[in-house]
Amino acid sequence: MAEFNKLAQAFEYYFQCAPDVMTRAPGRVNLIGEHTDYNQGFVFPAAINFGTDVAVGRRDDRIISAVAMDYSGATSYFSMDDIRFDQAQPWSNYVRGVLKVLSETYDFNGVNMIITGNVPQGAGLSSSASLEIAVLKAVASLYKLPLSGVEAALIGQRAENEFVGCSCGIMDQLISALGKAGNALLLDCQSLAYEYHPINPDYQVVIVNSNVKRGLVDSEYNLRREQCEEAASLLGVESLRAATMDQLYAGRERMSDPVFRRARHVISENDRTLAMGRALEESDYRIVSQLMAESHRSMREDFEITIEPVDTLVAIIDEVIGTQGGVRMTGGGFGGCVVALVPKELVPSVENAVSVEYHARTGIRESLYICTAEQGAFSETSLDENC
Ligand code: GAF
Repeated sequence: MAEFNKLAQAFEYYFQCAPDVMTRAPGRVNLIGEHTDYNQGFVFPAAINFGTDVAVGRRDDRIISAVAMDYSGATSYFSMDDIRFDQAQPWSNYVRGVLKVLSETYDFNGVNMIITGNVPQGAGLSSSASLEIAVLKAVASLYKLPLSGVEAALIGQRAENEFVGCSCGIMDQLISALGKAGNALLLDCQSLAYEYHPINPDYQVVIVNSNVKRGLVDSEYNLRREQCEEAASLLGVESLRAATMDQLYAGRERMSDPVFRRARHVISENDRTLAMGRALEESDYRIVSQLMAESHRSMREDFEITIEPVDTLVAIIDEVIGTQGGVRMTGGGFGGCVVALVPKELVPSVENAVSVEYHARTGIRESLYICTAEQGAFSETSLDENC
């Protein structure tokens, strides 16, 4: 378990024996296709080199004892037979939620668990989905449950929707479970069919965090989803996936202006996401550049989920890369990060421009991450009898 040495030592410190399983699940960056997943549309994420690590060991008393190393060893201790929401330790609700949903389908016993991670929180890079998938994958490996990646993603999404209270779609959990090194994944959120697209090695995925924190549950995320559902219902379709731009314009009178614009974003974003697949396939970065710019404009003007510092970051990067690469906000919005596909030779110029200009224009200091596309969740299982 070379990768996980430190994690194993920490587990032994807390539980006085070696872990049975250690798991890592990545966060994600979404290249394009924002707020389309819960509208049954298309998304284009990649798993990234930031993630959550979980080490677990069996216990036979139906107790879950979960230690958050990044919260000074805070411990959440609860019975599997009475899993409730914990106001005092919000991080633990992701653990509680996924185990509650998992236990509806699968039999398993108690778990000792330690958790640590390096996905920036509140940055739109899916720290919570990576925690959910790491816990699910670790417990499934521990108890040899035949849990597929798609099933884990659906359980994570249900835990968020029903236990945590965020009406998120399937994207974040699915890419954390099914990411492939060097690739982004084009996902049809209706059929859950997906295909991998290699990221051109001449381009670098650069993520810049505006360092304005976002909160999905507290933000207007759920309102956006309600507005999309309202638009679909007014158009007489099951979801916006089934609506065309012509139908939307024909039905414009029947809806408020914000609801119309939310739907216009989603319908146009689905087209852009499919077009992005074709453009990347053909390495046509002039088109990639246009699609990402148009996606950002649509999020800013129609979906109204960007904020000024994020728009500023996009403008700064765009001034450097022009049509040679693409840049847009990524994730749920209201703060967080931008993602850029940058020709490798321009990366130093982007780093320089961002570090000089962002603070000068906004008074805020950014964080910049050079990213690689990574494999989805994986586990290492000890062959020894441990506790
Ligand atoms: C968040 C949600 F969790 C995703 O399901 C998705 O809707 C995304 O925002 C916006 O594209 O990350």
